[in-house]
Amino acid sequence: MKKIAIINGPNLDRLGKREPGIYGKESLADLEEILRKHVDAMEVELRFIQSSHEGEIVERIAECADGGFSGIIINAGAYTHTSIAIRDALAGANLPCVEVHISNIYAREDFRKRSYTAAACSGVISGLGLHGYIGALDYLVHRTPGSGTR
Ligand code: CA2
Repeated sequence: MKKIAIINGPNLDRLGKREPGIYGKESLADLEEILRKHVDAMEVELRFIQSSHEGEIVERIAECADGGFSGIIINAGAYTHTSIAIRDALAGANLPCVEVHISNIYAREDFRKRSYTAAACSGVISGLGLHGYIGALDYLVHRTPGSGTR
């Protein structure tokens, strides 16, 4: 049984409530339902984590590292653009990790174009809405360890 954590950062608990033009109409609960249905027939356990606190996200990443997880999907929200602590936690976890952004961070304000956390991840999906999480999940479930990607 593969265990995969989906970590969402600050304000993502507000998904579906405001700014639907940027982040869509679906809520975080909808995302959870979509991903749980997606892995329904697979030997995969999902753990959903949302926190608006940088230190808590750092601690949860460390728990995933020590807890036998196979991978992490992270949307660190605005911490993407500021947090060396989350980047260090991801690098220290030594787990395959995919960074997801619902919006296309490269088509928005300049400050969103820099990600501190991406370098500690296997790859980044940005701008595909909630589809990005499904793509990230498929990668972590089906990746071949040792094939060149982390
Ligand atoms: O596009 C993404 O997924 C982001 O990670 C979302 C973050 C933003 O700071 C990043 O630059 C890109 C912000 C999430 C805020 O989400 C809200 C959703 C609904 C209402 C208010 C905020």
